[in-house]
Amino acid sequence: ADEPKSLPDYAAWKDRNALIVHSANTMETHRGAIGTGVITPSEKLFVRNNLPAPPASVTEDPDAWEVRIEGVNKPATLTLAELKTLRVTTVASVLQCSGNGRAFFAHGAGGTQWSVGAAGCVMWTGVPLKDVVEALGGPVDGARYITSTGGEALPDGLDPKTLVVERSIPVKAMDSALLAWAMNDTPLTLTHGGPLRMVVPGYYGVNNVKYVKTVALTENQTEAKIQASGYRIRDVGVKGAPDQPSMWEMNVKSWVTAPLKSGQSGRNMIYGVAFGGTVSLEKIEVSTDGGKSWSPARFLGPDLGPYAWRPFVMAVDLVDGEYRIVSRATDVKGNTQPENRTENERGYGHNGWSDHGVTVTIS
Ligand code: MSS
Repeated sequence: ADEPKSLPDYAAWKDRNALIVHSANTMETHRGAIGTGVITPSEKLFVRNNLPAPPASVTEDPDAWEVRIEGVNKPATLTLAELKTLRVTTVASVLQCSGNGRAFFAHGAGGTQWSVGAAGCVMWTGVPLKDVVEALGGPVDGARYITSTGGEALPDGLDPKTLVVERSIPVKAMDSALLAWAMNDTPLTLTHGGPLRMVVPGYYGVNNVKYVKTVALTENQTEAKIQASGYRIRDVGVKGAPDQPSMWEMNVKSWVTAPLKSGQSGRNMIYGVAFGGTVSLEKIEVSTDGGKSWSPARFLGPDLGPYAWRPFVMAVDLVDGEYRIVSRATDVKGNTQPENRTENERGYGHNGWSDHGVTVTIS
């Protein structure tokens, strides 16, 4: 077996025992470390970097960080200190990688083999993007996308478009997007995109551009590879292309977090987390017979809004035996998790309830 990997320097402050370290750029939360809280402690939150992070020095004087705003009537470069003079907002939202659940695909989807832990629910604090755009005279005519660029240094000699983390999202996301400088009430760490990050509640992780250095309202989507052909849903064996669905809004999803392997006969508490992506949940159900019969579970803790997840619990009496425990969430629009995954080349957007279950022995 491989030696257990240690945490990379830029994430050394993380709780090593809570994480599966896939690589220096990819760490996921153990299913058993997700817990029953509404907010994921920062030390346990997953990390995913497509490129090496910028040097730690960028977070030494966060207020000096500059972001260029384009595609507005009065384009400007603003410091984080200036952004802080505008309106402040806080939102709880699920941050989830597009490939969370990739490990369950059977065709060998390329990329990090995330199980359930490339997701967490955190509090973001910053300025609503809407307010920034309004302060700069509003969007230019014909703006259809919000295009954000990450602040990583790119190696010389390579076409920047093949590497840059630059993502476009529909302009309607302006209603909820924010430029965030704090996570879980602490200045945003380099690990999670400090000093400043584009946060798009309800959208997959990749759209939440870290160390954001430019935000532009654009007529078209960026031609950067990560947008044009990356993070696109297509059939197995098919190459990515701009006409395929982009990993934007998240779908309804849930999974069990305890018990994971064994339990004692008698009363058992089954825990998990569930979220609707861009809308609130209607209900969460749990099955202990692999989905043949379902019972309602109960949400735990406060409802922090449509973008947050809801921990849940179901109390059940179990006799000795083996149980396949699965959960199934339904959102307020009536979308219910499907039983099976939608096969796709890169293993994106898996919300099928069957694969996400656990097999538990009660004795
Ligand atoms: N940003 C930048 N700048 N860079 C990179 O790399 N990545 C992505 C996002 N953003 C990046 C960015 C991804 S892809 C994800 S998931 C996220 O981020 C994560 O986060 P954290 O904080 O956890 O690390 Mo998939 O869809």
